[in-house]
Amino acid sequence: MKTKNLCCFIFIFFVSFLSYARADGLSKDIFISNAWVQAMPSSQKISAAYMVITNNSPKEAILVSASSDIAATAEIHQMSEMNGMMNMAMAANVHVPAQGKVTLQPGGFHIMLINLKKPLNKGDIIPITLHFQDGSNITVNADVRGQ
Ligand SMILES: [Cu+2]
Repeated sequence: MKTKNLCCFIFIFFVSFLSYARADGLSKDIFISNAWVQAMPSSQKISAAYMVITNNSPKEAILVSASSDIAATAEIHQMSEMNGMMNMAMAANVHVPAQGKVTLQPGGFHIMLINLKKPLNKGDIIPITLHFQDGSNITVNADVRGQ
């Protein structure tokens, strides 16, 4: 009887540990650096956020969406050159390779902040939350730069 209880206890402990590990997911192995947002006057209702996403885990990390308190909507976009013209399109996700990194930068991937709730002044700090496919969420403080 005693052994059975102990087994139960170990089992419950193990299950809680697993669910904890799942909730925590990749977030402890993902580092965001150089996060910044383009400054915008109040007349402009959109801006873009850029950053470097480093994945130190042995598994690929997939960024599926983003959100921010300062914008009604945040979308993952990708700029690319098509017939000599820059073209911007929504991207379903951003794959960050295992032990690798992806740079979101002008001319490439970015997070489009749409319907800004306030002007973005140089020096402001903007929280942006990144949502990954495994359920991990990472909030980063981005600096407003430029203009
Ligand atoms: Cu865009």
